[in-house]
Amino acid sequence: MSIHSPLVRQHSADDCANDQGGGIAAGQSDAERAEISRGLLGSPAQVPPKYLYDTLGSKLFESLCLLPEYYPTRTEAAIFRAHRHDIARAAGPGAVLVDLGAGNCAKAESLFGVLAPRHYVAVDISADFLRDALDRLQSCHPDIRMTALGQDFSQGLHLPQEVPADNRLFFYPGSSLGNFGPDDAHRFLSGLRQSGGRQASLLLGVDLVKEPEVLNAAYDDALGLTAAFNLNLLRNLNRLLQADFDVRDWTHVAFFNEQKSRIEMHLQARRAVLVRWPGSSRRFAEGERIHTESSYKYTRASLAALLEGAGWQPTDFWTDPAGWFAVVHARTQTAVSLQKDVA
Ligand code: AVI
Repeated sequence: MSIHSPLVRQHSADDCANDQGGGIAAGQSDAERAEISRGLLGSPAQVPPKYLYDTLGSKLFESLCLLPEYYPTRTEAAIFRAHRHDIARAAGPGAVLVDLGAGNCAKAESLFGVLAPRHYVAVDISADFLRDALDRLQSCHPDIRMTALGQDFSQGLHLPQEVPADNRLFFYPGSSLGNFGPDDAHRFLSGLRQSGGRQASLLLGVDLVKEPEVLNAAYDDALGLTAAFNLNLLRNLNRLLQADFDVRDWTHVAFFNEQKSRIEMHLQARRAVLVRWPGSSRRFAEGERIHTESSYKYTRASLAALLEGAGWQPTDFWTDPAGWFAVVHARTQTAVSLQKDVA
């Protein structure tokens, strides 16, 4: 097993339990503070969703995945279970499985039995977190070569030379693609295509358009876990930016924007407030919002158009009986024509 760490330590779900936040306060870069400040001063104000995931935010996210209203996690798992042999047939044996946002590596591991990858590359923002997960995995699967890669792959994926260039299978489950806007999703998928070399393929978990009531409940649950997840962002901003948000001044708002085919999460001021941070401040009127996350929902056709525009040819589309979520397999367009030539 080999480990490639980023030069700068970044946050992860598994930072030290004694740490009040996500473990990056001390090394917090000026660039990140500037990014947050720029977003807060924008019209409308916005903060990139990556700041939802400090230590507590990551735990809240893990918990909300268990909610009855939040169907994506369990629906995707059911699709993987029901279609594992078809997925294995589509992907073919002996792939180099590149797990993007691997976390505890559990989703990829659940497919090891059928996929039989020859090399497993786990990529996540923190190599430290991956090290523990991979130590355990390697002892259970000694025949699979493993590489841990600490990298913010949303800005482009850089695979080390030890990762074979042929038969790469990029695994991106959990509807994470939905948190990219259309341009960024196109850029991300095109970038993957380029890092894939010849004959690469893609296994994606994608959330689908459905009745707004189902979507709205998934992002505004009765227990208030998603609200806590969203509001916790303000605590993280207080820590990262030394801002003085009072969480009690804000409320969670989430709704399906049908025109843009996305869930929007916002934080809305309950009253007029002044928020200060070193070097700047902003007044928010009562009812004014900070946009904290978008979660795009696709149709089969809109997903195919996105993939094709980025150089991927969808080959298989598996869904649950209600058609709420999809697992999609795609190949690089060159790989598809090579396959046709051989046939
Ligand atoms: C991580 N991501 C795919 C989740 C989503 O559904 O967009 C984040 C989330 N936000 C609120 N609930 C879950």
